[in-house]
Amino acid sequence: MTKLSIITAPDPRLKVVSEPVAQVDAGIQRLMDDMLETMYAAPGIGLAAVQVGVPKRVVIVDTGEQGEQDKPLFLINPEVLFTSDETWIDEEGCLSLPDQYADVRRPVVVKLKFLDYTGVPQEMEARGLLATCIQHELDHLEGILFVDHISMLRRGIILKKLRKIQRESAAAER
Ligand code: GNR
Ligand code: NI
Repeated sequence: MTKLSIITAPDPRLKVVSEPVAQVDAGIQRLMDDMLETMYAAPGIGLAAVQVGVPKRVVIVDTGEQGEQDKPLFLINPEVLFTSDETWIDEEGCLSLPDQYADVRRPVVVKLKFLDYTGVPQEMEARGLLATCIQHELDHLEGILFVDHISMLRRGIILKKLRKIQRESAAAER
């Protein structure tokens, strides 16, 4: 497996709408393996392919506790079947918005269908942190970041900080 580099905002590649996967083949499985290594190394609890520069509808999630056995979920071409009216607020972070956090309100339950690692259709229901994480990843497939769900003021503050970090690291590379 290969660790991939994660694109950080602001970057136009994060705003692209990802394309459906036509066939779950060895190339897609290799991508998912590499994404898994990248996510665990970060560490993070979810990752969308677009974050590593591949605009395909591929998501991995593992909200298990650290130290627990790895239980990754592979979601290919995920589609939402149901979201609850009941919502909850959780603090979100994103590997593409390093060290930035904000409260985001989302449905507490989500049902979805998807293709699994072997290309077999599956359905699942998630709630709580898993549901939050899945919805955060599905947003990535539409080019949406968690900061798009918060006030313009808070979003502006976070993006300004990230632009400053990008300027400083570009200067350090020179
Ligand atoms: O690692 C991550 N943590 C997280 C915490 C709360 C809600 C969503 C997430 S997903 C994030 C990894 C990431 O950026 N996935 O796209
Ligand atoms: Ni993210």
